[in-house]
Amino acid sequence: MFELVPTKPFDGQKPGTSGLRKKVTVFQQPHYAENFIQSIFDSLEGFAGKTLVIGGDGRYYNSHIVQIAIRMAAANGFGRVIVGQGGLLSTPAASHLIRKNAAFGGIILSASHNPGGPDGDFGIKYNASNGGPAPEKITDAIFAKTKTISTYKTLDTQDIDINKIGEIELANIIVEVVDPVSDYAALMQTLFDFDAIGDLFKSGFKMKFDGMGAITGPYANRIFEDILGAKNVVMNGVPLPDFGGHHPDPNLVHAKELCDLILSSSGPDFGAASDGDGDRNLIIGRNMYVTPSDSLAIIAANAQLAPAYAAGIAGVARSMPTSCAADLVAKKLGVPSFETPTGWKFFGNLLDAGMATVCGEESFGTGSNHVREKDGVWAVLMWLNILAKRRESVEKIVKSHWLEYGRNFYTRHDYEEVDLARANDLMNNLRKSLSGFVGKNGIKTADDFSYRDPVDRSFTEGQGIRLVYENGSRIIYRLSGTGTAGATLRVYIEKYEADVAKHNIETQAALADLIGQANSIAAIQANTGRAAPTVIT
Ligand code: VG1
Ligand code: CO
Repeated sequence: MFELVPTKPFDGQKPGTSGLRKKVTVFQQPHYAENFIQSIFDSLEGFAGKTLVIGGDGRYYNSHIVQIAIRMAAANGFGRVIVGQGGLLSTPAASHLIRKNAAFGGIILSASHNPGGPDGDFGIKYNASNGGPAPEKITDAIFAKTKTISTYKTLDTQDIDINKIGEIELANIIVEVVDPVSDYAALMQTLFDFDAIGDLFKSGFKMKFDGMGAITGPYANRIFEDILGAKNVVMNGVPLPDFGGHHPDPNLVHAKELCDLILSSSGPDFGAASDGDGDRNLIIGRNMYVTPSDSLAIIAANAQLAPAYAAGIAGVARSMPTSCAADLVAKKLGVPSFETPTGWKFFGNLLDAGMATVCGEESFGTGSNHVREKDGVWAVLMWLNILAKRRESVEKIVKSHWLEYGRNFYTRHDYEEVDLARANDLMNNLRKSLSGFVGKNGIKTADDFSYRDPVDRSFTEGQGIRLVYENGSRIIYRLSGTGTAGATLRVYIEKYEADVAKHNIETQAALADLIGQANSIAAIQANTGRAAPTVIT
C-alpha cells in the first residue's frame, strides 16, 4: 500500500515570510507539492506515531492538497491526523488544535491574503508543536532538503471522505475529522467577557464583519451571531475557492465595500474584516479607521479589560516596521517591548518564554499568547470586549489614546510586481549608502535591521533598511517575502506627533514631507518605473 515515488528537485522551494507561496499553476506541476511536504517531514525527527494537524483556508487546490498531505502523513509514520471538516481550518484555529491536542505539528494550506482561484496563489506552511510557524532553523532545513530530494512516500489509496465529522482508519493511522470552529470558539469564550459583549449587542450596537469570501465566515457566523446573538453581522461569509473574486486582504483598498459602509456618519458602529486564512484583522469604527499599529497599542493599553488578561500583560512585541505606538504603552505599563523582524515566527520564542503577551504587525496582524499565530477574530473580539466595557465609540477610544500617548502617524506604500532585479538593485544601493545618510535631513541612524533572539540567541539579518530621525520619525524599506510575481517593495513611514491640535490632519498630508524624502532617497520612480504606489495602507 505504501509507495516510494521517484522525483527530482524543483528550484525555488524556499519558504518566505510565511511558508512556501507560489502560483497555483506552479503547485500543479506533478510532484511539486509532494516534494515540499516530504522535505518538511525529512527535516523533522521523532514524529512516529504522533499527531499531525492538517487544514487550509479553502482556496482553490486546498481540497486536492489536503488529500495528498493526509496520504503522505500516513506513509511517513504519523499515528493520527486531525483535519478540519472539508479540509478547512483558519490559521489561528490550526494553531490552537496543535496546542490543544499536543500534536507534533501541523500543515497549513494557505496563501493568506494573496488572491485565490486557478490563476491565483497557493501555499503550504509547517507549524511546530508550540502551534507557531516553523522557526528559521527548520525552514532552512526544509529548503535544503528540497534541493536533494529523490523520493517521496505516499499511500496508494482513494480520496478519504473528510466531509463527515468522526474518525476514519486508514492504513496505520486514524484520521480524525473535526469541526473547524468548535474548539476555537470555546477558546475565545475563555478569553473574553462574552456576557458583556452580548449586552453591548442587545443595547443596539451595530457591527459588520466582512469574511471576504474566505475562511472566517463560519467562525464569524458562529461566534458573533450564534453565540453572541448579534444580527446581520456577516457579509461574504461563505468560503469559496476563488473567494468570490475578492482579494482577501483586509485593508482600505480591498475591503472597500465594508469601509464605505462604516466610514460614513450613518453607518454601523463597528466594522471588521479578516484575510484569506483568518489571521489578519481590519478594525474600523464609524468615521474612524484604526491603523494596525494603533490597534496593537490600544489593545495593549486596554487588555486588562478582558478576563484572560486581567492580571496585566508581561510585555509587548511588534515587528520592526510596525509603528512605535505600542512601545509607549509598554513603557507606561512598566513592561518590556520587543522589536522583531517581520513575520509571526519571530514572536514564538517570546510568547513561549512568557516575555510577551500581546504581539502585532503593521500588516493587519494582532494576537496574543492564546495561540502562536496572529488571529483576526481574536482581535475583533478584543475590540468588542474593550467597547463593551468602555461604552465609548471607536473614534473616542482612539482619540483619547492619542491624547494620552501622542499620535504615531503611519503609512505603508507598496509597489507591487516590480522587476525583481531592479528592486534588488534599489535595496543594494540603499545598503551601500547607509553611512552617507546619517546627519542629512535630521537622520540620526541608518542600518539594515538584524535581530538576536533573546531566548535562543539565533541571529537574523538583512531584515530591512531603517532610517531613524532625530525626532523619532522613521522610513523603512524592505522587499516582501510573500509575493509570487516579481518583487514588492514596501516603504513604511512613521512620524510621532505629541501636539493634540495636529492629531486630526489626514495621514498622507501629515507625512507628506517624509514621503517625499522616502521617494527621493531611494529614487523609487527611477528605480522601479513607478510614479505612485500600488497600494497605500
Ligand atoms: C507580509 C507582512 C508580514 C506578515 C506576512 C504574513 O509579509 O508584511 O507582516 O507576517 O505577510 O502574513 P511580507 O514579507 O510580504 O511583507 V499572512 O496573513 O500573508 O500569512
Ligand atoms: Co493571513
